[in-house]
Amino acid sequence: MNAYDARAIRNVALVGHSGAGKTTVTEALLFVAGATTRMGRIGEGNTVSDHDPEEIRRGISVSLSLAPVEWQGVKINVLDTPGYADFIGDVHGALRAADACLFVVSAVDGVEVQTEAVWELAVEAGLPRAIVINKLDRERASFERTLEDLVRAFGTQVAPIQLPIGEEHDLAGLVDLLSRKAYRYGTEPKGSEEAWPEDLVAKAEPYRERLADAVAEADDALLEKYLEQGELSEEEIVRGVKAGLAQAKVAPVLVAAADRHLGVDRLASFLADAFPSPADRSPVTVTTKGGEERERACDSAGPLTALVFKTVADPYVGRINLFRVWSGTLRPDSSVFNATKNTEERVGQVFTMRGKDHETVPEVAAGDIGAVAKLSHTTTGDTLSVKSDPVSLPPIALPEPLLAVAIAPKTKGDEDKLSTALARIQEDDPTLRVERSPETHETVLYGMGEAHIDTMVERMKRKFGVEVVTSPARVPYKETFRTKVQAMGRHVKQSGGHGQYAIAYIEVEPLPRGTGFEYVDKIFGGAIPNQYIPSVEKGVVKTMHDGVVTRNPMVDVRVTLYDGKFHPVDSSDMAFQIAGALALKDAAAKAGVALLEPIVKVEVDTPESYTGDIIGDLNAKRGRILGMESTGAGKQRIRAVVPQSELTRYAIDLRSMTHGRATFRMAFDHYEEVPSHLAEKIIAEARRESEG
Ligand SMILES: Nc1nc2c(ncn2[C@@H]2O[C@H](COP(=O)(O)OP(=O)(O)OP(=O)(O)O)[C@@H](O)[C@H]2O)c(=O)[nH]1
Ligand SMILES: [Mg+2]
Repeated sequence: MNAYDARAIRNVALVGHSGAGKTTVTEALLFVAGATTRMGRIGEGNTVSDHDPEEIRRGISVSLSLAPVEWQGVKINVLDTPGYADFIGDVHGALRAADACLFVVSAVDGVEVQTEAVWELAVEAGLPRAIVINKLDRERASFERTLEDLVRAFGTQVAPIQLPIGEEHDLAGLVDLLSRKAYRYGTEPKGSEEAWPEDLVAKAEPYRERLADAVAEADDALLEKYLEQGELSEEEIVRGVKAGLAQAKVAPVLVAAADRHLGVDRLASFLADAFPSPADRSPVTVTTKGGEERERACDSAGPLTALVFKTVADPYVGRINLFRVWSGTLRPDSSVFNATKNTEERVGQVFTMRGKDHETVPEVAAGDIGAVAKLSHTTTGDTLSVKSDPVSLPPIALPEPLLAVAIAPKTKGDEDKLSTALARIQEDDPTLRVERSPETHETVLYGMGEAHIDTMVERMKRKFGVEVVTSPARVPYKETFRTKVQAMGRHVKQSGGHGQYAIAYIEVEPLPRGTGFEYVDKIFGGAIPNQYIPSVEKGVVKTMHDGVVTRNPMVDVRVTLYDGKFHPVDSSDMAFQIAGALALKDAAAKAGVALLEPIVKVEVDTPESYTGDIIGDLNAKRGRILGMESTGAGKQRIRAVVPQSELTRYAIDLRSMTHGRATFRMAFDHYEEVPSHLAEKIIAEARRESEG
């Protein structure tokens, strides 16, 4: 791989809905540029980007891949991202590494949920956006319909610079509205250029006008000229498209059938000619250790500032970090300073990656993307900098994972292996979270959705040889008393040898929520000797901790020890512990145990049209709606409190209810008593479990 100046680099994130053809476009770009000798196919599992067994099995991308494409003296760092919503984490990373986005949209399916979701992210990030309408060779493909769909979703900034010649089975090539040339495609990687076909002139003219409109709208000087003279020259339109794209005011639309690499050479040329280079970006803002903000421009001689946007845990090579250099140059055999983790790192080899393949490079300079292996502490989101002047870039904002499952090793004794595997796959994917629940004693894995969790379970097995079983995460219920009651625990065994003798009388009463446990000693006249009073408490506490009826801890009770009996020889610490435990069980049998359940606060952000369904569903889930307010752009925020047990699969339910258009957050709020008909069910189930 040659070295490229920042002006000859394009960092492009391929984004859009799953199945639109991002991986196939990447494959076709590599093929037409001569980086590969034949095109891999999704169906054959041999593409450059989708090399993980988890990707091949599913036929979708689950993590981002880098694929540098050298084209006419320019290096295009293609970042192929996953379109499936569960894997959105890598899209966030790619957007931080890229200088522009190429949206891949299917000519059959049009604008889909993830197209819109990522469009919003790109707008927020201020990134330039172009679109390629792909799959134009497919049955039921329509350029017109897809374009209308795009304009409806994203406005008149969407302007075609190419039109297809033919469609579906008749797709033969494309016309370029900028150069007024036509390109026809056969089996050769590149199209053959010809004059603009006469029969297309009439069809193309309105599109050229539309393009002139969009360009003029984005540039005052051009607008003035357009209004005065009624048209723009070819050169002005070309310039206007570039400028409009760079300022994210025009979204040029290209056409392709990536599967047949049709239009892909023209796409590569457009990326090389019209996409902004890293040198065109404004300087990034960094923060010094002292909290001061500074700017760093794209200068390979400047102080090193690089962002790690992806980490891959490899069981053999170790950890691989993909990074984007914003300033300075990262050289092999050097030392860098990880400003995020506040630690120095030794850099060995520096390389670029093409899918899973590594190719060493002499250095990675400002504007470029590279990879480094075996850093000890560096993971996604970290800034690599210099020790004398450490600065950090803002971290990568990631969505909260909200689907929880309990995991355990399939084989007893694999606990250590599991915890190593968990730590490593979290490096791969920072949208995973692992928690050890102190209440249920389960290891809980939080992911973005079912596919995400399944993929990670497969990955742990493949990469770290640990098989994992998953189960729904247990809800941390708690037990308590509803009424005051007196009870007795009697542990007396005096047949032969050393006996055991302890009798304890206790009174149990409920305390307000959140109080925990209180123990009161009201023994008079030595009914129980002093040294055994803490023994009774120990027995009570142990039983409370284990739970009396459901294996969930008991809380918010006061236990008063008010009387008892002992024996000068047969009484012991152990005997009084047992008496304490029996006394609490007796109280539970007399008064009945109430169950408390965690209630969470939920906020759902949704397009207006789904508010009715969402509120209805939350009500059915025993939720209480606290309010609803508009958050602009036709969106509403619904706030509610809902029992946690009803929301264990909400990540899945909400997605299917709103076709993935709504998002939610939740956080623990408080404990409330479970309605008695449900409590009975939970208790019965716990009995079955402990018996079975
Ligand atoms: N006929 C036809 N099929 C295509 C074209 N582009 C992609 N496909 C097929 O569409 C399917 C999905 O393509 P991918 O490239 O995996 O789509 P993707 O956007 O990478 O999908 P995710 O990785 O899930 O986000 C595959 O079976 C491709 O072979 C095309 O231009 N024409
Ligand atoms: Mg893909």
